[in-house]
Amino acid sequence: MKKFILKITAAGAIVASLAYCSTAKKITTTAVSLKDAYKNDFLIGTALNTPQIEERDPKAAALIPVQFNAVTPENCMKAENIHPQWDQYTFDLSDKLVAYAAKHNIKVNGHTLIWHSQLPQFARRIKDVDSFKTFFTNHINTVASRYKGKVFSWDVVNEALNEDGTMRKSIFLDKIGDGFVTEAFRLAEKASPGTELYYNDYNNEQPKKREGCIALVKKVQAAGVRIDGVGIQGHWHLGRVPFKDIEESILAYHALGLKVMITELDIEMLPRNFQGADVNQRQASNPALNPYANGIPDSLLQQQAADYANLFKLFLKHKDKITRVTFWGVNDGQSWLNGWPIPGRTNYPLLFDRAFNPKPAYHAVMALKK
Ligand code: 9MR
Repeated sequence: MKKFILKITAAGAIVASLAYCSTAKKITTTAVSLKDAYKNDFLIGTALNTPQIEERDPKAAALIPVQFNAVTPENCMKAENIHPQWDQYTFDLSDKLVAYAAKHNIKVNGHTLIWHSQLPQFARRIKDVDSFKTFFTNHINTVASRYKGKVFSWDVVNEALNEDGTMRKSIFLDKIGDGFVTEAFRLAEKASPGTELYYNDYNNEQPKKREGCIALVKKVQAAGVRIDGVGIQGHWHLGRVPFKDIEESILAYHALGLKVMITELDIEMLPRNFQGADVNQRQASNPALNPYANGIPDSLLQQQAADYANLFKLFLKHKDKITRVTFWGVNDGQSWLNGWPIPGRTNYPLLFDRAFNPKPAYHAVMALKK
């Protein structure tokens, strides 16, 4: 008789043990993890928040280097944090992130140089076009050159498109015009040559937004400016993962000569009345919209496991085009989806539960590699 045991060791490794009861002999087989299971396919990443970067939570500190070989800072490299005043930069936390990643042999994806959201107040208040262009140039030069050779890649521009594929009416579009995307890539390349440069967005697997994204990339390429990849964020919903659109997008972006990444993956378990990840959209609080505050039925976790398994099957089918799959957070308790679009909810979007135990979705993703 044999029994299969899974446990997390102090080092954070999930150890599969085959205990042969008949012989009373316990054989510990392979120490398996996401990054090891997928090491010949693509990088497996996670977003890191401040306590995780500072290794303040022992369980997270043990688990992250075992499971992941890529990290994206969830917030610390965004302009409002790293560049709070015209002539002031706050590099402490981002420097720590880079040191943490180097220590554990983890690749860093810088996130993000140019984004309309989480901009510092002073930048929003700039009226004069030339001053705004100076802010734009200084920001990219200073931040990208500081991490030259230290980050593997940058999300150079984030979320520049509307759902219909047109350019979003942002302060960048307003002050610089739609050439701001090309200009951002040109400046990033100059400040940090050798770093991979990406465009990142949510819902850019949807046909209209995908067309806009393709047009944007072609414009950068036509200007002779380097762009290496497109990130599809991957904020999807239980039972509604758009597999066909995702596959068509992987093919379409690859056909442009680009690497494709899934950059902010989560599968949301709670209801809401719109799709996407526009942080300016909110929904009113209502107890009916927080149904699993005291626990979630196993049937839903099984359904989530099936969604994740089907996604990873698709990613494996296109592993020659996909270079990284990054989850937007380490465990369910740390996900942004507990606070958005409705504050104070209990969501379950990731592969590890609140106690860092692997969920059915983790096992389903790992089972594909057995
Ligand atoms: O996860 C991030 C959350 O902690 C921040 O409050 C939020 C603020 O804008 O940004 C979240 O991350 C976003 C990412 O940077 C870009 N794509 C959408 C993500 C979820 O909103």
